[in-house]
Amino acid sequence: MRDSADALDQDDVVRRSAPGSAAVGVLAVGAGVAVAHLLAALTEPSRSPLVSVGAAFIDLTPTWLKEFAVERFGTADKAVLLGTIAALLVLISAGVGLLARRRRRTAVALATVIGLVAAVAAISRPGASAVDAVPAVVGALVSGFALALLTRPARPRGAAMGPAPTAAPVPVGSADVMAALGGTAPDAPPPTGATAATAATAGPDRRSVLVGVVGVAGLAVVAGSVGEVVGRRRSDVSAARAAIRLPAPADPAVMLPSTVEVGVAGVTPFRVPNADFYRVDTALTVPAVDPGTWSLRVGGMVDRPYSLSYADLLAMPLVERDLTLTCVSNEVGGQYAGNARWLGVRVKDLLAHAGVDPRADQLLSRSVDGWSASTPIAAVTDGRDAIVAVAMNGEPLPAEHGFPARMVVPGLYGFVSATKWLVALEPSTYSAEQAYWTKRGWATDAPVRTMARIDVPQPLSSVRAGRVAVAGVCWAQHRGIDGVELQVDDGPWRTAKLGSVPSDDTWRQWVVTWDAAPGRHTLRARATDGTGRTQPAARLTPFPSGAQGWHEVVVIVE
Ligand SMILES: Nc1nc2c(c(=O)[nH]1)N[C@H]1C(S)=C(S)[C@@H](COP(=O)(O)O)O[C@H]1N2
Ligand SMILES: [Mo]
Repeated sequence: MRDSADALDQDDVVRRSAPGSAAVGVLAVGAGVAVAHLLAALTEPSRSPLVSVGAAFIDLTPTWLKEFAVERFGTADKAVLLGTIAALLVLISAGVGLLARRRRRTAVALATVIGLVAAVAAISRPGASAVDAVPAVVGALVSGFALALLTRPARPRGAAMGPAPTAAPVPVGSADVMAALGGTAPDAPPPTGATAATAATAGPDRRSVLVGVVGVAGLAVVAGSVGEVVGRRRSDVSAARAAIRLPAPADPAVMLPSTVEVGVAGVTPFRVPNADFYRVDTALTVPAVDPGTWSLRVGGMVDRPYSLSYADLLAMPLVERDLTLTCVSNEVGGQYAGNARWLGVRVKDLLAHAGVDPRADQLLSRSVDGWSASTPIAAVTDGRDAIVAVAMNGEPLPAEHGFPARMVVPGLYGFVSATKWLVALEPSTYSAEQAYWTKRGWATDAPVRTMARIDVPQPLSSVRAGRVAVAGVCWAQHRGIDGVELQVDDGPWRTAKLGSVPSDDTWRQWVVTWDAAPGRHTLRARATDGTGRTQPAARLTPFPSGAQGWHEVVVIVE
């Protein structure tokens, strides 16, 4: 009697080995994620569950962790984040699969709740509406349903005739399931007198469980890969970029003399090709913005708010300038700086059309993905070349660099000036609203700090004794560079030869010829900006207003 009661309890679930159960959990949740991914791809790719959870995570991450991630993983930080979320999801869903052996209903509910977390993340994204939660909600239901299906009670045909034949727990279909999942042998109970009857009745269930596993796995693979293909296609702006005819600038950049290059191999080129240009942003997937439907709204504290289309923007007088962009997260000697030739419309012209309220002290600029920057109004109206750029180095902006339009303001770090995938310009006040990074403790006003970087020789490299070119780039955008000096060990500071520049708004190459004697030497560089101020030796971390200190490189002379 007791045996038979136990058997009925156990009969509530399909019995599997632990790895098999864990795999079933992963499969069920995976199917839900795949379906949600497909639905997102068909509607709005950025609402895919992993992406929206990742994006919500990025926005909630404390600044120190974000700094650590950027430092540690560089531009791979996004792949690392998505990988970590996927790995956590696998662990959690494996746990849910294991739980299903004992508490099937709870496990099914949990599988559904996992999907609902993604739905909440999707709906909490800036500018999101209830519709954005639909893919994740459907995915959640699929996960729950798939787990229920894959763990549904075994019902041998004989069961209806009476309890006797099912007195022992029946490992229905587990061998097939394990085979289908590539798992280990099932923990089948020892055969009892009922073996013959079980064998006779297990057939159909065994098959149906197998069909369930294969069906769910197939659904996951098909939905996931179709979603991936469709999503990629929909977020591909290359056709739109290729169709654009850039007008000639009304105010072209000056011809660059060949002397912008000091002619030393290994120095960062004066103009960095788009493919090599550093990329820093919070966007987990690159926003795909259609220039055909894009518009820029000029609103906030203005007399006459208006919107303009991409064609309207291109029809305005365009200025072309060489401008250097720098990230506040750049460490001393770091690579988060780049110089390019930009083509765009002056921010001042765009604001003039709207009439700015004189009480506005900041210009909020907003990205399609909800990111924002606040730039001192003075910095975009004082006559400097602050532009809404549409092109970078002669081609429409690359998707990663803000296609179809972004801001570039000489002299300020990117987080307070360089909004990519720009959709709105709003004069406002610092007391009324704060931008993305300012809310997170970074500086309100962040002019670029003067910096000299040594590009060659590289740290800890070996060089031949004799004449060695020590060279690099330096910057102090909008103040300009007056000089660079190099010190070897504790020797005198020697003045570098500077490359020429088209304006004070770009970085500048520098070179010193050093007569290197054998041994281990420390090279140290410092720049002096156009106001006569030499960059201080005292180190400051990037947080909250940019790194400071002299770049040092140790080399071995042989
Ligand atoms: N939409 C959006 N724009 C953004 C950012 C961002 O996270 N989102 N990051 C800013 C920062 S911190 C920098 S340094 C520059 C980098 O521009 P780049 O990636 O084209 O080099 O973009 C700025 N514009
Ligand atoms: Mo930045």
